[in-house]
Amino acid sequence: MKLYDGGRAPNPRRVKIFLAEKGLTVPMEQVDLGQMAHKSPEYTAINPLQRVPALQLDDGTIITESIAICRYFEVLHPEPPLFGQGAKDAAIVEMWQRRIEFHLLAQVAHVFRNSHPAMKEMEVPQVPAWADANKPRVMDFLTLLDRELKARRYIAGDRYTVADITGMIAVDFMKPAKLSAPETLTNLKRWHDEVSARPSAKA
Ligand SMILES: N[C@@H](CCC(=O)N[C@@H](CS)C(=O)NCC(=O)O)C(=O)O
Repeated sequence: MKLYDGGRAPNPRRVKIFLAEKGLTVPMEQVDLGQMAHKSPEYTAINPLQRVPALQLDDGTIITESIAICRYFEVLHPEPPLFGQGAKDAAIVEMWQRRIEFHLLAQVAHVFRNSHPAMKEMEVPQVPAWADANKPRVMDFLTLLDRELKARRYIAGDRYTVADITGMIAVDFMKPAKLSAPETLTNLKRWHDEVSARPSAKA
């Protein structure tokens, strides 16, 4: 088994945080995004979409998409449960995980990819107006999340889940996107400080 990793890039990072929470170690191969190694013929044969992470199993199967990779490990190693337990809990975790992917992580990525000079070669064409259009959407969703976090400790309930992992990497990704959360969002800050203090966050 081998995980094709991309250093501090947000999606590979969420898989590494997930593995750390499970106490798992998986052999890794670095794919240097800065050197465009993910566009090489060798890596394109692994993932034709030229994105990281990708997990190669011993039988040669390739799994891409961070959450698909996390789910693979969740089934093999159910403890601690990071996708929820039981019908209702699992649905709530799924709901928040998807809300965060579609309404926060994607928007932060649009800002970063369409405004950062380092992304010129990867995001073609860069559309600065699309970066600008997504900035208020990020702030709107953070405000909603702050309101939700007033009522509970973690994003999907009283337990840390994959929704917190996606949430944390999305908020951390705001830094290179040159976005910052308003100081007034104190519940968001309390949650972010707490999840960032977990040893897995160093991944
Ligand atoms: N939906 C994919 C997204 C993967 C993705 O976009 N990875 C980024 C790094 S965070 C990447 O490989 N970017 C390279 C590029 O855009 O050329 C997932 O969940 O893993």
